[in-house]
Amino acid sequence: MMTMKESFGDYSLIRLENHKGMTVTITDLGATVQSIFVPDRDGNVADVILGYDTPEEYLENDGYFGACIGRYANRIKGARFSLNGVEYKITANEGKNTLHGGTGYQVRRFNIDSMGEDYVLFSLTDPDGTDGFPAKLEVKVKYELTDGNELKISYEAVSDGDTVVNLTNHCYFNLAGQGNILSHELMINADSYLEVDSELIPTKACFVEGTEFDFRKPREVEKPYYDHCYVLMGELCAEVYERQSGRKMKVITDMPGVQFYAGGTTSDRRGKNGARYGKNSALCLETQFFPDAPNRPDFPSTVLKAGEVFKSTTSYIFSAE
Ligand code: FUC
Repeated sequence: MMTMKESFGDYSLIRLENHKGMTVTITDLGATVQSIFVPDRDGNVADVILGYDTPEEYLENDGYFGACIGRYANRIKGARFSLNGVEYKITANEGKNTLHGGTGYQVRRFNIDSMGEDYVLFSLTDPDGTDGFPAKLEVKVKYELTDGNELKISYEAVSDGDTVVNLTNHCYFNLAGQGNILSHELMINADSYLEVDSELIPTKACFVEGTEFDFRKPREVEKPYYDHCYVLMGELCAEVYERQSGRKMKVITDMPGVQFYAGGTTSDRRGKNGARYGKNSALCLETQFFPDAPNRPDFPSTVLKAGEVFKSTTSYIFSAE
């Protein structure tokens, strides 16, 4: 195992390498995963996530490629919520609603707290009132790479007052390393998903049975427009398989939901090494609490009380067969 720190323009890039041919790079800009190199069934290594070669491109482009998303991943309806009888107005950045925290963590410089031979630990102080959210939040995000080809992301957060928290990672995966993901095979361990309105705000939970949302058995993604939160049935979240390369990815989490986004709104752009990205170039499996939970007493609570420690872990485990 080896960890190295390099420069990335005005930022840093941390390189984690294991003994199994896997390399992951992460920048302190947004605690963003910048690349994940994984061997295929013949040992050929390819980068399986979208991203950019410079911090400027991360700052100029939309899409949250690889970033740590906070303070609240996904949407909050009407850019408002009430907590302890007080109404908080937060930054609206998708029409009238808030997406991924408003201004968000993806543009913030994280502190590199420590590095070990198989991990890097970042921290961020999110001041009281940022994007309108109450209380100061201290966030820690740890990225660990094992010899089991597992990228483990651990979150910890503590606040000095009651607030809401929903943290995730926004990697865009393409296990072929190129082309589109519509023929990737996907399994999502969920027998229900959250139906949404025209602004992608959840309305109600619906069974996947007999619908195009049923991914309980592995099958090709096929349709370009998935952008829905699934209600997970256990720690196994999802599995993705790409036939040509034989690459596989398993997602494990302790979160109650996962946003499956098929990348249907990714606009054409230039990415790493001159690559061209566009619609459905990659898919996201963003483990999280449910969208708009601060306004939905029927959803698992995202409230973090003053002084309590929020902890959560998600693993992306790679293999080839
Ligand atoms: C996902 C989606 C959104 C958005 C964003 C870039 O989280 O839910 O629709 O396009 O990614």
